[in-house]
Amino acid sequence: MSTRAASAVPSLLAVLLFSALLVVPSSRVVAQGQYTYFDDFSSDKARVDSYLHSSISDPPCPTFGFDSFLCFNPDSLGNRRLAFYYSFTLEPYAYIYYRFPLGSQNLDITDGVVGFEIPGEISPGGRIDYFHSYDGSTWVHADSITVPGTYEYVLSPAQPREWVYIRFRGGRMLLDDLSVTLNRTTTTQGSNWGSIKALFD
Ligand SMILES: [Ca+2]
Repeated sequence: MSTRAASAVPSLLAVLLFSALLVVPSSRVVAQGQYTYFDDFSSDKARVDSYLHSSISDPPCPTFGFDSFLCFNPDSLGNRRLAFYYSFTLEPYAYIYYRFPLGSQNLDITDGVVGFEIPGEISPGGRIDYFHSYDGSTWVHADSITVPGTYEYVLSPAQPREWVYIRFRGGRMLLDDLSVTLNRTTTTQGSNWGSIKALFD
């Protein structure tokens, strides 16, 4: 290859790359959609849907454990709630961590909402702390809940993320009807790069 040709090819490539950067936004294929998750704790799926949790007992729930624990605590009508049991140990609060979407999906999450019910306390002094994260290591302590009610929290990462993470830590408190709604986009680079690359093949 001559010197002239060698210098011409990189500059041509640079021009084409610059052109590609200009046209890519309009050539993206963007599919928008919504991911939803719901658990009323009528099944045991929290055990497998969460990636980390305190030990989870089946009903009838023990009233005390040496360590903090979770239990599918039913009310008088049989409606199961996830109960967080406190313990007077180094790890007093029970905990559960989730990553959404479940499974592996190549998605860009733009925003979302986490909702749940706090039906009440197991015993006086109940409390649940709710956290969320966009990388699984830096957590936002969004709320400390001591009053029964319906709660909702907005997820709004600074840029689209592949995953969101939520976590509950609590004692003497009940959780029910966990819902997660994520708005997402799936972005596929357009065909311009492929056609530009074809010029050099
Ligand atoms: Ca329930």
